[in-house]
This record gives sequence, C-alpha cells and structure tokens, in this order.
Amino acid sequence: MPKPAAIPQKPGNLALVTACYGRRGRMEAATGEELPYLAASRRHKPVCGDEVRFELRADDSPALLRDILPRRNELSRTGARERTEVVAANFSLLAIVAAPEPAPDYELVDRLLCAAAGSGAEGLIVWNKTDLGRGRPARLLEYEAAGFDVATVSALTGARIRRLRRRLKAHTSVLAGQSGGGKSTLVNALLGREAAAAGELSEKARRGRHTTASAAMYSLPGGGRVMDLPGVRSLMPVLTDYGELQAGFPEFAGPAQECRFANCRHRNEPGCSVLEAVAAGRLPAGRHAGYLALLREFEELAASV
Ligand SMILES: Nc1nc2c(ncn2[C@@H]2O[C@H](COP(=O)(O)OP(=O)(O)OP(=O)(O)O)[C@@H](O)[C@H]2O)c(=O)[nH]1
Ligand SMILES: [Mg+2]
Ligand SMILES: [Zn+2]
Repeated sequence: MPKPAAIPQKPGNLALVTACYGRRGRMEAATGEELPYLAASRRHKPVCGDEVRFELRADDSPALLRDILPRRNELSRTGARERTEVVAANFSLLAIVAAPEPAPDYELVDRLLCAAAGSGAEGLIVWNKTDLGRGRPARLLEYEAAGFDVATVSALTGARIRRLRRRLKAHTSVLAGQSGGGKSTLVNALLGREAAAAGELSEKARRGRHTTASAAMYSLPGGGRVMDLPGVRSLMPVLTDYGELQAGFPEFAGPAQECRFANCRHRNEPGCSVLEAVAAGRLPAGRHAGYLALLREFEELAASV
C-alpha cells in the first residue's frame, strides 16, 4: 500500500477582511498592511471579520483571496428570497445599538441577544442618544433586570464613550441594530475621527433607508476592533435551536425549573411556572410576549424543514 500523500500545505499570506462589497473588498495583512482583494472564485463569499489566505499578483491588480479559514462564529440574516446570508464572522461581542429615536424595535433586540448567545459572543445593549433626554424606557430596565449588560451613551456628545471604549477594548465587536440608531456615529465617536459615514435621520431613514451600505471593520485606538454593519430591519438572525431562544431570556430559567413538564415551552402548558411568574408580575409581561413572538417563528421554521 502506498503511503497516503501528505496533506498539501496551502501557500499564501494571512489577512483579516475589513470591508467587503461583493467579490471585492479590503483586508489587513498579518504585516499590518491594508490592501484590496478580489475573491478568486464566486464560491468564496468573504465577510467582514473573515480570516483569509491571499496571493499577491505581480501587477498592480488586487490580491487574490484564495481561501477563507474556518469561522469561529457568524452572524446571519434572512436576505432576499428567504435566503440566509452571513454578514459578519469571528466576533467576540455583539453590541446591539438602540435609541429613543427611531422607536426601538425590541423584537430585533431580542433576536440579536439570542444570536449573541448562540454564537458564543458576549451580548451588550448600547442605549444611544441619551442627549435627547428621554430617560431610559421601562423595557430597557427589563433587559438589565434580566442580567444583560447595558451601556448608555451619546455618540453625539461623547458622553460615556470612554467607558464604552474600555468595554470593547479586548474584543472584536459587531455593532448591529436598526437603521438610524447611530452605529456609524458611534464608530466615529469611538475612533475620535470621521471614519464611517453617518446619515441624517430623515423621514426616509424612518422608513428604512440605510446609510451604511456595506460592512466595515475599524481598529479602536485603545485596542479592539469594531464592525459597523448596515442597519436593517431584516438583519433578522435566524433562530435555529431552542437553546438559543432560551439564552435570550435568561430570567425565565429559574421559574422554568419548576414547570410541570421538563420540555415546557411556557406558552399555555398546565403547571407552567413561567406563566405563573408573569401573571404574578414577577416576570415582565412584555418580555414574555417578546419570547412568544420568537417562539412562534422558531416553531414555524422547525416545522418547515
Ligand atoms: N441626538 C443624537 N443623535 C444621534 C446620536 N448618534 C447618532 N445620531 C444621529 O442619528 C442619525 C443616524 O445615525 P447613523 O450613525 O447614521 O445611524 P446608523 O445606525 O449607522 O444607521 P444605518 O447605517 O442606516 O444602519 C444621524 O442623524 C446621527 O447624527 C446621538 O448620540 N444623539
Ligand atoms: Mg451606519
Ligand atoms: Zn413553563
């Protein structure tokens, strides 16, 4: 028997994708150099945060992106025609940016918190635009009571930005959330310069116009990196397992231990301690309603596959 051939070593230099638009984008080589790339094949769909192998070409044309290294995690959304599309990879913290204006989409917040847990990343809610002086809504306090980390800032005035910078410094973070929440303005505040284009919160924005069109990654002055994503209502991470859904509602875990059925889904089952806690006001009804909305969708998805 001939000996199996040695696994061929793939040649190439390593880099981190820092921006991407279709087959093209930019990357930061291990040497620190920033350079443009072109994906060598249509099969490769690099996203921000990807670690890749590339090959320089003799002429001035962009380097060829040859390989995407296995991802540690990814953030996906439902794209056109219900297809799942990966929007970022290899992050250790998912920062969910929300603000009093535009009116917060709490279902999106819930979903992103589930996605953070499901991807093994830390979840952080960034409540922006405190300069508007609207105070913190009850809903936000419920997330805090549930044990989630909440940072309140104003990207516009810079209030508490230094604290946020410290929180992000050991991480590769993704900033996600609805359009107009202030993700790009936050990136600029964190960097201390105008790097990301931020938009007017116009009537159009309220109807879902997006200022940031493609994802980009920035290095923070005090350490760490952040990825600015286009804000999309359809940045709807797809919930694929019930554990992920549960992880988005950690405050249910205690009462859930007392449910009559071990596999209780806290909807209408007899002897459900989560429902009892909601009825008694020990758990916020809004959190439970948010859970039911995601549960319904999760079960529809599970039934359709
Ligand atoms: N008052 C106030 N306005 C802010 C603050 N941060 C951002 N804005 C405004 O909110 C609007 C939207 O900001 P962007 O940073 O473009 O929001 P975004 O989340 O990046 O939006 P997309 O790129 O569309 O997802 C802009 O008009 C900003 O000036 C803040 O802390 N306070
Ligand atoms: Mg933006
Ligand atoms: Zn139950």
